[in-house]
Amino acid sequence: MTSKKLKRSDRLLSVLDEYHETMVIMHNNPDPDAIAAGWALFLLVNQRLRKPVRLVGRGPILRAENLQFIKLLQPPIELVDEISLDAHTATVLVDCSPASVNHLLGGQIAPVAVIDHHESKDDGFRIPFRDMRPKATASASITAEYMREQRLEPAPQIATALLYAIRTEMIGARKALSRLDHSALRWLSSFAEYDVLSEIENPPLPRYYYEELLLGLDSALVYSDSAVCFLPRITAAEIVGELADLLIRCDGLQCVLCGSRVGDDLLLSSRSKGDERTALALLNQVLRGLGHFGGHLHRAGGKICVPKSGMDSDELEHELRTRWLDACGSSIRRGQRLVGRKEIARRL
Ligand SMILES: [Mn+2]
Repeated sequence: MTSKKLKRSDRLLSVLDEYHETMVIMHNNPDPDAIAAGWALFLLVNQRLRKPVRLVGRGPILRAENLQFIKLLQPPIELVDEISLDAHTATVLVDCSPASVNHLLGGQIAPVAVIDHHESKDDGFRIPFRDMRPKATASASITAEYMREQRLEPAPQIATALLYAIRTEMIGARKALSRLDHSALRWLSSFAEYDVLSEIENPPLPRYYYEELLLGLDSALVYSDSAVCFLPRITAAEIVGELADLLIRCDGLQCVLCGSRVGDDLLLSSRSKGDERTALALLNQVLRGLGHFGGHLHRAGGKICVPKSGMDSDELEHELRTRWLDACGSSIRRGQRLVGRKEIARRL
């Protein structure tokens, strides 16, 4: 007799069916991938198990595209500061890893299930269901596959959400799509609404966005093939990552570090091109003993609690810049402005 391999989604559902309800937990400041992937899991539990389910994460959500995404698609998310758990509730982590601290379980409590595509270290937890695939471009590709396996035909909203999630993750990934991603994109494309997709991709932008973009371009310093950009102050944390995405596209740059202080935290984003020095490895060296980080090979993020570092913002920036240039193997210590003020003035 041939043993037919149980589908991953069947295994997940049978694990969750042992509980009265399910709580799907997204990472803090959930992005479209966390929201769309979590929404698909929400629908699976709701429609296949017919049991109560919640989709929760810690806010806020500020990026213009992401606000537009929520406004137009209305995912069933709840933004909360904390959760209370009992033995009857199954926790499912989506788009983040059990050992990382950027979610409501805080890296201390093991979830019942985890579905993720980030690079992660060994967490030592005993977790009944794990589906962690760093080769997948998006968590949304994994959960789209679950919907398909369970023959859940996606409504236009969830199909559009999953498709948008994969597209946004694709842009930053700088790696080839996996077979899983291709087949998810093909499947979703017949259900998604492309006019809504283009409204999400071109949202109205607040005036401060342009101020901070200008500030960011003005603060960017180039050291041969790497760049560092510390923004003095920002309104929305998202600009740090957006600026890193913009800078890494610059000809001749191989690795980029952006940072800014938001409240007590110094937020960092790193990006890389090529195989030699990856954003993840560089950020690991930069943050050793100072803070937490995570992400993908070519697109990573980190956080330092400034008061706990024992340094003020300026000292910390100096330290991080030095560590970054060391990690990049750069002998140049004097940066050149990406955009020269003199060159600009000459044209005015
Ligand atoms: Mn993701």
